[in-house]
This record gives sequence, C-alpha cells and structure tokens, in this order.
Amino acid sequence: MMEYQAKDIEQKWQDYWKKQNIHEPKQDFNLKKKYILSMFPYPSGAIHMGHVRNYCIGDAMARYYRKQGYNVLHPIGFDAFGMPAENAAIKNGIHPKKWTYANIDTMDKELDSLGLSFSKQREFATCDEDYTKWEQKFFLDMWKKGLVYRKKAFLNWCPNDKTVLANEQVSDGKCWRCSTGIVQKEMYQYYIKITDYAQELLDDLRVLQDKWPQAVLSMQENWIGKSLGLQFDFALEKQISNFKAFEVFTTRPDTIFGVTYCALAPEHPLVKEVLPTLDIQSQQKIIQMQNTPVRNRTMAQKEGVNLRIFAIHPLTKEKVPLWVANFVLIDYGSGAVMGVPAHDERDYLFAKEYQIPLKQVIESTELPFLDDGILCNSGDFNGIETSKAKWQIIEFFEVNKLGKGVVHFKLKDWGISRQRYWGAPIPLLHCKDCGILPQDEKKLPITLPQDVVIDGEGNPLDKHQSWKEDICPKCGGKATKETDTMDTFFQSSWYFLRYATPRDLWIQMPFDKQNTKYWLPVDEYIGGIEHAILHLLYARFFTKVLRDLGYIDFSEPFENLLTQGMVLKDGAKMSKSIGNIVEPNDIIKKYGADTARLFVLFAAPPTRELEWIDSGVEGAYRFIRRFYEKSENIQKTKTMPIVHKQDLSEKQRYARKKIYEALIKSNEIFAKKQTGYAFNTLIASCMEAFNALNDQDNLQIWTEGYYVLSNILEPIIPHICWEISEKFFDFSNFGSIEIDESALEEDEVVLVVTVNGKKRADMKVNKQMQQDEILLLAREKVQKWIDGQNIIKEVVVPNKLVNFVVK
Ligand code: ANZ
Ligand code: ZN
Repeated sequence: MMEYQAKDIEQKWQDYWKKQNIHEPKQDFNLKKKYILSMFPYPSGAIHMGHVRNYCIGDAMARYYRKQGYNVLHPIGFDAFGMPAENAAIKNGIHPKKWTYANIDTMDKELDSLGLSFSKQREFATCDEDYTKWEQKFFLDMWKKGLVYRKKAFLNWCPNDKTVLANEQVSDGKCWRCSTGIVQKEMYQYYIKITDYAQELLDDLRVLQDKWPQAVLSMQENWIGKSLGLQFDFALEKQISNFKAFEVFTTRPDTIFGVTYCALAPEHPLVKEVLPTLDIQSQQKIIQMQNTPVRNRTMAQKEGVNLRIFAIHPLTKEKVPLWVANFVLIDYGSGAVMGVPAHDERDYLFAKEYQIPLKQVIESTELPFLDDGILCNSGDFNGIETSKAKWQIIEFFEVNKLGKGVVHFKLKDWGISRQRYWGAPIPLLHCKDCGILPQDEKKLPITLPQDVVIDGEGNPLDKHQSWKEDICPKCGGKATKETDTMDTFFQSSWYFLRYATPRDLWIQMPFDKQNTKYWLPVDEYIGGIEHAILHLLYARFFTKVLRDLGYIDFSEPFENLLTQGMVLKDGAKMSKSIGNIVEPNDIIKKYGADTARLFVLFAAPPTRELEWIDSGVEGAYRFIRRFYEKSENIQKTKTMPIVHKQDLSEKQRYARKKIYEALIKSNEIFAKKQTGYAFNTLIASCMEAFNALNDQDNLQIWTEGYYVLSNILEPIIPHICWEISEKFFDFSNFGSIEIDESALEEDEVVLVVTVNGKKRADMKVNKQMQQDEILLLAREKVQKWIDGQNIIKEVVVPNKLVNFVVK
C-alpha cells in the first residue's frame, strides 16, 4: 500500500516548483490575466495563523486561475519599516536592519513550507533602498505639486524620554516605557492633502459597490464623513484682544433658536487669550484638557470650563455664555460649536452637568428630542418641518450675509511625519537662508545612516550630526537634512504597483507603464478587516494622486476585496497575550502543509471567523491520507478517462453525479464572487464525492473521479494533488475539465398515465425500471378508471407516457 508521507511529498514538490519557476508570471500581454494579492505581512519574526489563512485563500485563487489558463501574478513582500524593529533595537541592542532582514528570512521559509505559489522573483521589502528611492521621488512630486505642507500640530510627548509617542504608546495618559505623564507638544509635521480628494474618494465608493464588502464601504464613507451645514459667526459681547467674533459649524441650523451656550475646543486661539483672566483651578483644568490625547477625549466624560464671557446670538441677539469643552475638536469644522441641549444628546449631557438651561425649539413631549419635527419658539420659522427649516435658515443666513452653507469632511489631511529612525527619510533640506527645499532627485535615495545610537531618547537621526549635514542646492551654503521619516502607510500605499514590473527594471523606474497597464488593477485583494480604513483609503488616495501625476491611468487599485475573518481558539482571537496560539510550524511538522491548508479553508467560509479545532485538523489529515492511499488503483491515463455509461449501477451513477457536482461547485464559487469564495462548501462537496466513489467498484469511474477531484482540490491541497497527477495522469488533468452533463441527469422521470388518451395520473419512476414493472405500477395508479373493464392495449413510451386502451 502507498503510505502517506506528507513531509517527503511536500518537500519534493516545493523543490520542483522552485526549480521550474512554475509560479512566475509570463511576459505575454496577450494572455488573459489575474492579479491575486494577499496583503503583505509585517516581518515580526514568525508567521501566525491569521497569515496562514490570508495566504491560503489567495493561493487557492491563484492556483485555480492558473489552471484555467490565466497568466497569474501572485506576489509577496514585506512591509518592513516601522516601530517594532526600533523597539527590538532598544530592548536587545540589535540593529533594526539586521533584525528586519533576519525576520524576513525566517518568515520566507515558513511561507515556502506552506507551498504557497508566490512569484518569488518579485519579492521585496519596503526598506530596500531601491524602493525608498521611488517613494522619495513620489514625495517630491507631491511636494512640487503642492500636495504636501508643513504645519504645527500637537503630538504626544514624553518629557522623560524626550520623544514623540504614537497613540498606541500612550496608555492612561502615560508613556509606555517610563510611565511618565505625557504632554501635548506642538511640533512641525508634514501633511499630505488627502482632503483634496475627499469628494472623489467618496464618489468612487460607488464604483466598488458589490465588489468590496459593504462593511468596508460604509466604514470608509463614515471616515470621510461628509456633512452639509451652516457656518456662521457669533459676535463676542466685548472684544477680546483681536477677537470680535468666533465661527461655528452646525449640521442642524434648524435648531439655532435653541442655543443656550457655545463651546470652544481647548486649543482654540480665543481660549489662549481668555486663559490668564481665569482662576487657577479653571486654568489647570483647561491645561489638563489640552494635554489629553484627542483620541482619549472622545471616550472621556464631558468636561467644561465656563469662560465667563458672552457671545451674541445672531438672530435673537440674546447673550449666550461661552464655555470650553473637551468634546469640541480643534480640527473639525471651526473648532467651536453652538450648544443646543434640548435637541442634541451630547449637548444635553453637558448642560445637565453644568446646570445650563434648555430651550425647546422642536415640538415634542420629552427632552432631549433628537428626531425631526415641527419648529416652535423659532420666530418666523415656527411651524416648519425641521428638514425644510434647515435649508430655509441657511438661505436666510446667506441672504442676510450672516453665514453660509458649507460642506465639511471628517477626513483630515494625512500626517506622515514620524520622529523615528527606521523609516524612509523625508527627502527635504533646511537652509537657514533659503528655507525648506527638496533634495536633488539625482541624489535619491536618501538612505539611513548605519552607525546610529538607538536608545529610545528622541529621534536618532536628529542626533546624528554628520548624517544631518548637507549642502543647500540653491545657495551652496550649509543645510541640514530633514530628520523626520515617513509613516509606513506611505510604503504600503503603492507596493502593489511595484510587483507588476519585472525586477530587472526596478533600479531604473518605480514601475513600467506597459506592465502596469496589463496587470493593474489588482483583481482580488485579500486581507484583514482591520485595514478597512487606513491602508485601503491611503492606497486608493495614492492611486488617484499617481494618476494625476501622470504615472498611471486608472483610479481604483483593487477591483475586488475579500476581508477574511479572524482565527479564534476557544472563542477568543488567537493572540500571544491570551496564550491561545497554535503555531503554524507545529501543525506543518506534525501533519503537513496540505492538512493545514485544508483545515483552514474547510473550517469556515473565508469571510467568517474561524474557530481552531484540533479534531478538525485530525479530520483534514485523515481525509488527505485516505485520498492519497486509495489512489493506487487508478488506471494510468494521459487524457480524461472514458466511462462506458451503459448498464451502470445506481451507486456508480451516483458517484459520477457527485464528482461532477463538485466540479460545478468549483467553477461556481469563482464565478459567483458575491458568495465570498466558499471553499468550505467546495471541500465538503469533494469529500462527499470521494465517499460516493468509494462506494462503487467501477475502475473507470474510480479513475475519472480521481482525475476530476485531484484537479479541483489542487488549489487547496496542492502537494498531494501534484503527486497523484504526476503519477497517474502526467499532469493532463491540470487544465479546465469539461462537465459531462449526462452524469448529472436525474435518475427519476415523471411519466404521464393516460386511459383512452385522457390523463389520469403522474407517476415517478426510476429510469432503469423494467417495462413490466412500470405497467404494474401504472395499473395501480389508474385502478378506478379501468376497474371492471377490459384492457385492450397497453403502450409504454419510454420516459414519457403509459397509455391504457380499455372497453
Ligand atoms: C448644533 C447642533 C444641534 C448640532 C443638534 C447637532 C445636533 P457631523 O454631523 O458629524 O458633521 N460640531 C461641529 N464642530 C465640532 C467640533 N469641532 N467638535 C465637536 N463637535 C462639533 O457633526 C456636526 C455637528 O457636530 C455640528 O452640528 C455641531 O453640533 C458639532 F441638535 O450644531 B451641531
Ligand atoms: Zn540655502
């Protein structure tokens, strides 16, 4: 008997694929193509089950389309810049570069051991210098086009470590390393004007309808957050230094008569002016609000300080008290709001806390009343529906030059500066006479210095004097390099474009026009839902910018998107902190890669959560072993086996039917993408077919069954299928296989039973039923019409009709 030795078989085929370069795309633009891409990993050091799932889904697609005759691009790389490498350097003293490339090496081997059909020739890491070069070029293109600007912004700052912290590094307002209370420090940052593209990013979500998950589309829509509203001024009762008024933005102009207070963001410039006039306690409270990271404020209690000054309501001319409130954001709208506690939940909570009165302006029995309704206490606008009043009040403000209707987006410009070492340097120079200048493009890439001290204090680049020194391209005087590096999302915003160009061109160009035109957009993009907004939004934005810079001529990078579900164990997300990790390596060592692949695709549909079940892994292994061991009886053939269909038994016909049903399912899950690539149902269908095959003894059918099943299972368990295919079919089964419709025909037919030509009954019979038997049954069915009469003639028209002539 053939014994299933997963390790030997898998090593054999992985070596073979590598040697034959079988998974490299062909440079033939006449072929139909598919670009299948699973999101590239961060080189943390080891592959986890989430990766396994992600890459097995992509690999199944890539292999399927290859067999269907497509030219397939299925690349892999590493998203290799970022903080963990620097943290490892701080902790263990390893250089970030060394740490990163060593991790890539390890993970590469792990990915190989899964038998993934990547185009390895196009593999790269985003920290490779020839990648940085083009990224810096794009940055300069954007700079020259006016898409980049520098602005002071508040950052989390640890006064002890003297370093900027990412939001993730702040917990409970304290530094993750030294637990010192962080402060908000105003520093220069570079921003990219993604807001210039807000409307297009929103509009084009429609293009992605039905091709991207609805959840992702909705999240992006909310993130972009378009609002229509009224922007207008509240005059101050008394001028304060230069301030005569402040501006507010509201989406509910219909509630304007209900304003009982106004509130400013803690960072509002007017607050700075008023601050010295307040008592110490109020001052401290405001400073504390300013030092709370914005993200934490939205979750905190509503807090406020009364500024003890008044604004004048533009319509009623009433005095309105002015507050500072922690829920007002400085960079949304005007950084100031009108408070309508009777009709807004947040305003209501705030007013209750600080005993601010309510004023009802929409008819209702209860407050707060948040719905639409009829206006009251609103002067000339009484009796009007809120939805109409909104527009009438905007018009009133415009006609009387009191304010104007405006569109606001929640989307903010993309801050790309990081005060970190392990990133792509921002290619700018500072000259004390000429200001900020772009680096000469001929000098790109601006690379990182190797000799660097990484101790967690400040930005290592900023402390590296000899690296910083440079020459001003304009006046020839001394200049210093910009020491900020770019956000890693900058790298992941165009990596999918890089793969489309063969490696030998990478030094000369970011990507080649013709290759890009052929391969892009990505046909299937697969990744975690956690990237629903940032990465997927930045990549969409980058694509539009590169289009406007003349590099490409399409607007959306990812044609279809599949967001895979999480991998769980014991009901919780597999994670180191919970300690419920199953190591992919252990599974591969014990059972083989095919088992890991089969289980991961069988246990749940790709978009759903997957619960790791050990017995399920065992089951997957047993199926593969049986599938392999039973293959020994196959009759060798280099073409589709021909089955003699006469006189097949019921079990034999059933087996053939199940085989072709599985084949249909295989084609169906790729054709009907909306169903989310339900590989699990395909596998179930194959298992059912295999059982039916085992339940019959016709060798031709046996061979035919294996011919088909090893074809449709190849995308899922490739090693074993290649082994079987080589041994018995000489790979002749690795193409698209035609469906034998006759195998799918139902065994049962419905016959019409007539008496003297008149229909009297329907009768379900097996197609193979003998004529005598049919007549016997038919006579019973029409008993009452032939009772007591002579049957003169009985006619059976096969598969159609039985007629009795009686007298
Ligand atoms: C008065 C009002 C009454 C409001 C009411 C809402 C309901 P969206 O729809 O998300 O765009 N707002 C404006 N600027 C703000 C800021 N910088 N920080 C915090 N909140 C701000 O939100 C617009 C609404 O959010 C605006 O409409 C304003 O409150 C508030 F019954 O004005 B509204
Ligand atoms: Zn200069």
